[in-house]
Amino acid sequence: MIDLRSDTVTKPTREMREAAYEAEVGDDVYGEDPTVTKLEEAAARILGKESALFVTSGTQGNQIAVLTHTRPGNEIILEENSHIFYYESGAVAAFAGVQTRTIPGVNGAMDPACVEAAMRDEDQHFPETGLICVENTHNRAGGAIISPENMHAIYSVARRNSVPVHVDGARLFNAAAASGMDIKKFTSHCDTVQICLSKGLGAPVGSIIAGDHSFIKRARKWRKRLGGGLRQAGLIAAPGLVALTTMRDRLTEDHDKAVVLKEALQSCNGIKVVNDVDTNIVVANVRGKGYSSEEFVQVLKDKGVLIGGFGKDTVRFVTHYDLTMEEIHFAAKILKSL
Ligand code: TLP
Repeated sequence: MIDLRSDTVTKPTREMREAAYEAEVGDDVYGEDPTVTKLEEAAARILGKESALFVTSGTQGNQIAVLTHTRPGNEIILEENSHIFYYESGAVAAFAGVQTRTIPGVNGAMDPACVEAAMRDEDQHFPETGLICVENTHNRAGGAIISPENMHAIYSVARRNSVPVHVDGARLFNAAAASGMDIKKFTSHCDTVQICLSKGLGAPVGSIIAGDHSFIKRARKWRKRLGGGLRQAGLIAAPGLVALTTMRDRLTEDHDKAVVLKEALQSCNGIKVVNDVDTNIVVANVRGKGYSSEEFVQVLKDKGVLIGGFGKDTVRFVTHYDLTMEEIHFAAKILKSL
């Protein structure tokens, strides 16, 4: 099977498995796991933040960030198709007790003027605006890169209004690799950031949240409250460290693979690629082929290619480390034969 459902499906490399086997460990709730500490220090340095915290997943990292930044009854501003709003099972309402104010983006990017307009004035009728979330790259916008300029403008609005900014950077390293910019060009325009080790970077588990010392201290407590304080976590932090330190630059290979798929899809009558394909995600509308997305997913599955439904008429292809360019060409051939 050629698995293009997500970059989450990658299996740990040999080096990651060996790192797990060799990892020096301790009880991380006591702060005694040297491998976790090493990962957190490396992540903070790379992301340009004072401190970092290892968490089990992107969702947990985002939720801890929302819980740490806000109080129940706050309102948070986020893009209407953002993962935190669309794909986290209503967790911000269930756990943080905040209400969401969504803003439609263009290719995932919110207009800073719309963000400013959504800020709440001081009034006893209104919730307080507690947080602004930006997603980069933006998953449902097809892995779209949010420019540092847009992030800067939103961060300026936020600072003028004394509201913090959190970035869901599950795939922020894809944005950095594709644009040839250091990741700090993006992370300098936010207070906190979450990055996933287990997507394009290929680690089996884990994410990082990063911010200043005081934020991470409070986030650590939320992680514990949520049952995310792990003991000999070095076993899973070690592959994460391999991912973080050795897998960033190769992400452009995944972007090249996505272009091959995009071109194959563009040559198919009745299929329309609907995103710009900035990074490793291709989204296509298949209605013109006479299929619903569900049917199209099944047709490809029968031919040995796994993809994901992304709406009634749209499907998503995500490229990653575990697929060779030959396999991508094979998938492209199947697409062209439809
Ligand atoms: N996204 C997954 C699914 O949940 C949709 C995927 O296959 O793309 N932020 C963003 C932008 C994400 O795309 C994801 C995962 C997460 C957060 C959550 O990460 P995990 O799965 O580690 O909780």
